[in-house]
Amino acid sequence: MTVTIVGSQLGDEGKGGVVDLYGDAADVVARYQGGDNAGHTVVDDGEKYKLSLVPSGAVRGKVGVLGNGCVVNPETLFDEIDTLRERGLEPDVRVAERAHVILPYHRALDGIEEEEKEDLAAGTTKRGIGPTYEDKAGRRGVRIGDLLDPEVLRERLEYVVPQKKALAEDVFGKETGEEFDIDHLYETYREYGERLAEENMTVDCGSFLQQHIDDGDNVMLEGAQGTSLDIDHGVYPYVTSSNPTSGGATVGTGLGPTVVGKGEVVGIVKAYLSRVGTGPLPTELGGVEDQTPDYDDETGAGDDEEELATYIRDEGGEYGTVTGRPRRVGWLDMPMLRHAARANGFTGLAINHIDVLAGLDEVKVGHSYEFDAAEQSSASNQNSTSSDDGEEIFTMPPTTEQWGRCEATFRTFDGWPEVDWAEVAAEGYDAVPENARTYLEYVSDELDTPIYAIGVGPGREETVVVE
Ligand code: 2SA
Ligand code: MG
Repeated sequence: MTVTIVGSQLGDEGKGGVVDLYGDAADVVARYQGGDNAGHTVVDDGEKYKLSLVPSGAVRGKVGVLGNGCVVNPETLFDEIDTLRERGLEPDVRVAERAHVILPYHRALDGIEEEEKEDLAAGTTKRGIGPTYEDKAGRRGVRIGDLLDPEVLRERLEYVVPQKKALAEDVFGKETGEEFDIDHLYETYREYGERLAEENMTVDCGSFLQQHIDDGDNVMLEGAQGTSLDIDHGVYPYVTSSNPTSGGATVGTGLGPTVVGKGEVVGIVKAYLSRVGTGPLPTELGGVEDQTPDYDDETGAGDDEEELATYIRDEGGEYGTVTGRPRRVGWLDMPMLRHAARANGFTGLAINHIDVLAGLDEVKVGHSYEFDAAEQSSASNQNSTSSDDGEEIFTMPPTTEQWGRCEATFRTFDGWPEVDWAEVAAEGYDAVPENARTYLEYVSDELDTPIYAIGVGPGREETVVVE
């Protein structure tokens, strides 16, 4: 059996806690996309573990697998493993030989391109994720399996590094250092390959996982980021370069869709929205100044909204795990969730952070959008597929420009009180404040998907399992 965990919004939905909950029953936890741009916090016995690459199940003695759909920075990988070992754990981590390797030039180019792109910059984590997937698609990547074979590694580097160096120097006019030096890269990455081999860490991911399934083991497929950051289904170009959606769980591991489809696909929802990085956000509250400088001018958002945004940001700890950047926050966006429910085929939902909203007088939800054609530029007007002026829209339009012209139509719910959430978690769903249940049931009804769990705090005990 498999359980696939997918973020339904923009990342940081609190997947860690749910992964942790379902991870209990899992024997193997595999990631299927992304790399060290994922920041999971796992709390175990009051101990906090911050991981950006190693699957969080590894903290709990599960086999952790980085699937072929991942991009792997070996330096981060070994740093995290070494840190866990120093803290007394024995993580069992396997890496797909078909996974691609993030090399230092990928990180360098990620930074350079973000600077160049200015307004189009996605606000990436600068971990080299995009440039690595680019090389994968361009058939000039280096795979984990290549690190095990020095001759192949050398050959690949000799082909690709001069191109990258020319890109950095001639196109972008930057000076380059050892990140673009073939000999240096060869020596360093050959050694990583030796360590991977010595510790017996590499696997043929699909067969490895299928074998476990055939033996009756439970496999959890852990998505990173979220549906609206998906390269195909997200708000392109403000997206990551992989497929966090559930289809990625099959392509990114080598398990067939029929295998994954027999299991559960759990959509993780945060009870409001947060986002690091750029792009439109129709339900945004106030704004983080440096990221949305014109916010006040565009929407007339008042001080109250700014205050509320700051309140939710602080209550929810909405500061980037990887970069520490304050996140933009907004109300729940139902069109975004309807889009996610369809694209992923959720069998159930886990809704997190309802404790963060506790104590507010009222809680709003962007129920639908109204398309503002007045703001439409003439160029994109021509072939617009979906949207007439004033039309009510229930799901995300296919272009980000159209999405940017959507104004949310809100529904207002009565707030719920601050309570002892640990107690609520212990007592179960009926102990959840009534107004919060009304809110949760609205989301479940709109998405026609049952709620499996509710997150009321960061610890794994702070989850209400809905029977
Ligand atoms: P990149 O570095 O190429 O992936 O950046 C591209 C865009 O994707 C956004 N991005 C993220 N946004 C929120 N959370 C992210 N990671 C989570 C974390 C992990 C998770 O806690 O850090 O939720 O699984 C993440 N990773 C990438 C980024 O801001 C750019 O907009
Ligand atoms: Mg996170």
